[in-house]
Amino acid sequence: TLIISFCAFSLSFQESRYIEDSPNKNGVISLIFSLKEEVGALAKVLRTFEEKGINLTHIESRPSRLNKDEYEFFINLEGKNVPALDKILKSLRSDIGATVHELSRTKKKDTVPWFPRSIQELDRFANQILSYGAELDADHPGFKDPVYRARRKEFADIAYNYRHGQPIPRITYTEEEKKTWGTVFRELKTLYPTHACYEHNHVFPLLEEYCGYREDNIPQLEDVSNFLQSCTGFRLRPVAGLLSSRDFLAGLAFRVFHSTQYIRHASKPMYTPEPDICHELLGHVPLFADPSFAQFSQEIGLASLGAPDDFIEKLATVYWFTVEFGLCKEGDSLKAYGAGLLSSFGELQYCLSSKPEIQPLVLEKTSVQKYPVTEFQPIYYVAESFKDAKDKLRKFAQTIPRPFSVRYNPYTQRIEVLDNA
Ligand code: HBI
Ligand code: NLE
Ligand code: FE
Repeated sequence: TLIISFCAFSLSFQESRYIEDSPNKNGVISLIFSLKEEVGALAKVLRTFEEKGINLTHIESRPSRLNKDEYEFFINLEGKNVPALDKILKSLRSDIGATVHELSRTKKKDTVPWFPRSIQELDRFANQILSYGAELDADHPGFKDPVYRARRKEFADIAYNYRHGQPIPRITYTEEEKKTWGTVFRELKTLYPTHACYEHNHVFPLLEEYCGYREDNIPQLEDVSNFLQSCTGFRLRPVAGLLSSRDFLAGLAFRVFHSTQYIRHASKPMYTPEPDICHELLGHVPLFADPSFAQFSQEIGLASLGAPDDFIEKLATVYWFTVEFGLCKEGDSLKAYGAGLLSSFGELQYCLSSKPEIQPLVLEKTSVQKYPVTEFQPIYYVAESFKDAKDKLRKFAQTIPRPFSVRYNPYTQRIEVLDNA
């Protein structure tokens, strides 16, 4: 055990993010074993592998530092027949007296990143956030505001401790917070009739009627989540900070949207680069109540499950130029459906002005477009319709190298993996 104890921690950490080997899949398995130095000792071991039909792909040796009369061998082998391997390891230990350490069963060529299979497993993301809500950068408007920072920590703690199935804790927002919300709400409401897409304008009055959307009230995530569930099955769960793209997108596969609960700093109500409750409630929520948009969003999520890193980045970019900053056609005019636009008084006006560049949504192009995250977008992509965007996404998803396909079973709230092999 000593030999590998220094790396066991990092290996087990990484491995927990990968799907376990199944006996019939090809994989690479690494072992270290040590043998007493004597004639034929190694040959005996190798014969055992040969007898069980296991192919070794790499072997190295070195004298043991622990035992002067032992040699250590590092081998890689093809993990096609894992049950046989387990028998071999047992026999090496008991019959030959070798000390065997299994280093890893991580597959090199076709490893599949771990992804949640059931909605409860989204709880695992809670402690995988990239930054905790209270850690603000020096250029954040709330950086020098200790009251704001303490408040952000309260929200982060709520989300950190949240588990699937619990009601989302209700918040008593302060007068200052309500004032910020009121400013954002009032100003945006004047733009929505002319700037927001049909679906947003259709749902907004329902949110006013059923969820407490008012200038003088910040709606509660729990109420909004229940409303969304009754429309499209989408639900909210509080999140303590930014998630990785992989984790964030995986939530969408279950129709779960990770939502912040804190509000932007009072000094800059018209634009913030961070998501906040204004952004989630005014930008995202109305669209998640639309069946066609909900399906489009879920399909981004499904496409992301187990996808390689470079595809995750592309899907995150598609998400950015659709769900966050998308424009759509409505007759002869353009409207905003992206949440980052619908929650920013400044950018909502700007995006439909003649200043930015406008391009049709073509995923091969859109998915590799570079973009700034802390200022207005220089380029927007226009969708014909949510259905069209979804069809394009399906096509795009087929180019993702994945040895299986997935579908969501809404009855069990589990992902079903269909093996293509
Ligand atoms: N995490 N909490 C949170 N909220 C987001 O909106 C978010 C995220 N992580 C990544 C992300 N958005 C996007 O930039 C895409 O990468 C999916
Ligand atoms: N810029 C948006 C706003 O001010 O509401 C938030 C964007 C979050 C991605
Ligand atoms: Fe967002």
